Amino acid sequence: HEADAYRTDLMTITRFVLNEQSKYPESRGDFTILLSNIVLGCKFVCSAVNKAGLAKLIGLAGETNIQGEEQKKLDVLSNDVFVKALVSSGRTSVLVSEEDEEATLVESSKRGKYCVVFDPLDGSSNIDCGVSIGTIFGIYTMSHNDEPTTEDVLKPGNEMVAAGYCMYGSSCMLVLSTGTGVNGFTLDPSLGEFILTHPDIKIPKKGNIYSVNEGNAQNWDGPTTKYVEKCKFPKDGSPAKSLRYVGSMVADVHRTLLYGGIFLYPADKKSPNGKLRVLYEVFPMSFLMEQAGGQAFTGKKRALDLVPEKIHERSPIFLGSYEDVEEIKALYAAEE
Ligand code: P6P
Repeated sequence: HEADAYRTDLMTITRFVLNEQSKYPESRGDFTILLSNIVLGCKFVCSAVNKAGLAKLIGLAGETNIQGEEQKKLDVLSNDVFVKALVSSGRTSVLVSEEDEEATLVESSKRGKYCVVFDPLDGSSNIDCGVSIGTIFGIYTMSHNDEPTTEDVLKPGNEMVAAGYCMYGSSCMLVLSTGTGVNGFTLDPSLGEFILTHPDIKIPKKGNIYSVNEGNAQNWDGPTTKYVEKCKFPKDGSPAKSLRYVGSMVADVHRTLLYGGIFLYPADKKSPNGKLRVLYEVFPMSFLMEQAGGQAFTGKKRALDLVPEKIHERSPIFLGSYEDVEEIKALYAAEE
């Protein structure tokens, strides 16, 4: 029976990645081990985020826990879990986290061939009001066996070998690409497994949603202003677009990926490089968008072609449905 087969032939994320990796005869399972540690971190954060509200409600997450220690903030806790899981995996050499000013250079006995850049809990300012938040990550490979340095992650996004995010919302969903398309896995808490629920995600070629913080409109440059104006007052008689803005990148990007449309965090007079970070927000989301048939643009170039000079560098970003991004690219080109 089809239904039974579906229920008993569980395509877990580990099995899915093992299948994918088996295409590379030279692979020794390192990536699969790395990914299983990222998955462990996501399961921990999912559980902690879901308890956070309850803990706050019944006072557990107050200033001190029973040992009288300072109760760590969820984003610090999440960062600790990811760093420890990644270092102990023995498959990484450089880690960059939104939470840490400096990169983590793994000690020689635990070094591996991957570098992971991540935001352990992006949008964490939204936890208290119950808005979806997420973990975002990107993966590079080391190109040498010498001492690792931050140079090993100051590479264009087009050299990433994998990227993904985990969204902690009404369900816990991990969206991943290893360079051959995008797949979505939903956590089944009764099994503690991420199960394939959204195979081969493709973003609609064009959408009718634009996603931007209109509160910054007075500071936008010409092309962004023109584009948003066009979304609201189309000249060609087409219907105006809907505005959807959560203010949590993972939630806004996930909706854009599934429903289509465009997500914008433009430069503005106050922040000429926009707000979002290149390594662990712009690159992973741009990687996923391209893999899903969409595109990602900085206002000047293809986002994945950016070469970061600092690990916490920011960039403006316009990403989403291919044709929607084409329109804003044309407006910036006209400005040149
Ligand atoms: P603004 C959350 O703080 C975040 O880093 C992203 O998740 C989100 O897309 C953006 O900032 C929201 O920024 O300025 O619109 O509040």
